[in-house]
Parts: sequence; C-alpha cells; structure tokens
Amino acid sequence: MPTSPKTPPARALLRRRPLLSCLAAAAMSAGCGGGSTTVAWNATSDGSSLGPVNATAPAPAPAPAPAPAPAPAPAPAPAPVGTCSSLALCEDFEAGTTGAAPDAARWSIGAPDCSKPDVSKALIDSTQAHTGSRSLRIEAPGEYCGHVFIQNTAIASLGPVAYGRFFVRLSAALTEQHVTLMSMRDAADNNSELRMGGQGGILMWNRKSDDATLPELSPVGISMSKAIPALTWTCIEFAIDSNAGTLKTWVDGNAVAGLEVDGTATPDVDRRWLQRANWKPALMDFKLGWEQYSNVANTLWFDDIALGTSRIGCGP
Ligand SMILES: [Ca+2]
Repeated sequence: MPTSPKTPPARALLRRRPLLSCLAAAAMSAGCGGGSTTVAWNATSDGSSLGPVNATAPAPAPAPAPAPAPAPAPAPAPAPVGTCSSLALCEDFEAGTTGAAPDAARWSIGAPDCSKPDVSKALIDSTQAHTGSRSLRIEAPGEYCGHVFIQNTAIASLGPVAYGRFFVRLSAALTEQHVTLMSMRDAADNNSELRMGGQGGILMWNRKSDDATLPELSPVGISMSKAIPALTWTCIEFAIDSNAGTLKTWVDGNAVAGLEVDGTATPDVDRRWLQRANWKPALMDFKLGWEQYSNVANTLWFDDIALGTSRIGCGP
C-alpha cells in the first residue's frame, strides 16, 4: 500500500478557543505489574501503668481517667493491586525475553502501510523500562516502509467507550514532520487508520482517510497541545466514545485541551475534525510503534500498556 500523504500545511489562525472545562473525574490508578500487597497495621499500646494494690493504705485519690490514646493516623489506602485482571489488556513486558518479539499470543507485528521486518524491529529490551526491567523497543529507520507496530485486538470487544494508557520514551523528540506512534483500524471509516503521533513538534491525532488533524496545526492549535520530550517516560492516556463521537487525551495525567473532540466545533482544535459528520469510529485493533512519512528515524520504547472501559491513570 502507498504511504500516507502528509497533512496539509498549517491553517490560518482564527479566533482563540474558549477554555475547556476541566475534567473532574478522578483517575483510578491501575498497575500492570501485579504489585505487592500492603498490610495495614496499627501501633496501638495495651500496656498498663497501674501499681500493686495495698489494702491497708489509704484509699488513693481516684486516678484520673487515663486519657485515651490518640487514635493512630489511618494508614493510607493501598494502591489498587491486581487490576490487570480486570483490564482488557495489560502489558508490562516483564514476562518477555530480552531481544525476542513480544508475546505472540497477545501481539502481532507489522504495519498497515508496509513494513520491512529486516530493518524495522519490535523487540523486548532490558536497557530501558518504565517499571520492572523490560520494555518494548521499536527501531524504526528513516526509510521508505521503515514502519513497524505491535498490534492487539482487545479494543474491538471493549464496547463503545475505550480507554487506553501507555508510557512512551522517545530517543528523539517529535519534529515538524508527521509521524505516527499509535494507530487503530476503524471499520466505520473503510478500515482506514485513526492515528496518534506528532507534527508541528507536538502530539496530535490524525485521521488518515481525510487527513484531518487534532488540533488544527495553526499556531494556536499547536500551542494547545504538548511536546513530548526525548529520553523521558511520558504517560499518554486517551478515551474514545464511539457512540458520542468524542475523544479525550491526557499527558502525564493532565487533560490536553488541544487534543479533545467534544462534539462542538472549535476553531484551532476540533473544527476540521468535525467537518465529517457523525464520526463514530469502530476500532478493530490497537497498534503502537512508528510510522513516518518523511524519513524521520527514531528509536522508542513502550511500557505499561493498558486498555479498559474506564480511566486507567498513570499509577504504578
Ligand atoms: Ca516493564
């Protein structure tokens, strides 16, 4: 298949977008490591200070009632553990073998727009990890068809509202050029790809079929998204409501105003996206990796990948 065309040049700056309302919902933390259980304990004392009783001695003045011992501070609630079992996908790569492909029962490897397995690799790596000692390393040279993704299909059975969370570490920061690091096949869009990646130096979404971007790549739109720094683990979360046709994105736990489709066309943000009426994706797979359209090479790592039906958060 041919590679995707580049996204059109930045659109004219229009009026500034009103502030979005903040999300009030607290994120639930969920772990991928099946962490340890914290046992609560209370430092109570049952010691007595009463002396021996002497029957002949004058009755002592009644002892003041002992002051009640201060209640111990409640132990902090332990972080949720074992939540991997309730998630549709939970991957920390710890069970993998360094230098080998990830678990073939969970992941297949390839790319929708052609891949060259001899030059583009997706391998378990122990030189970097967000948690534990392993992650997935993507080696993507800057050459034609130098694309590679790991693919999982659990998202297809999640229901209309899908939440995702992953950590990514880039060797080189996003540039002006269009790249993709997450991609999902949309059966409601002729099996075209809903993609997240970079352009204009910031994190952005791209709908391949009509090349709409979120945000619009105007100066204001760009300012309303985030750059993803190199050599740092960044937590990226998303929520897609296929019934409502809405989408939200969080970076390191914070909602990003420029990466939200809320159903009301907002210049610089989702106006272009919403020019397609009734955008209601039917996601068939979930892919992480690298695809570039201007020979932009990168090596990147993914870890602690999760999919579920409620917000997962960036917790342990
Ligand atoms: Ca790991």
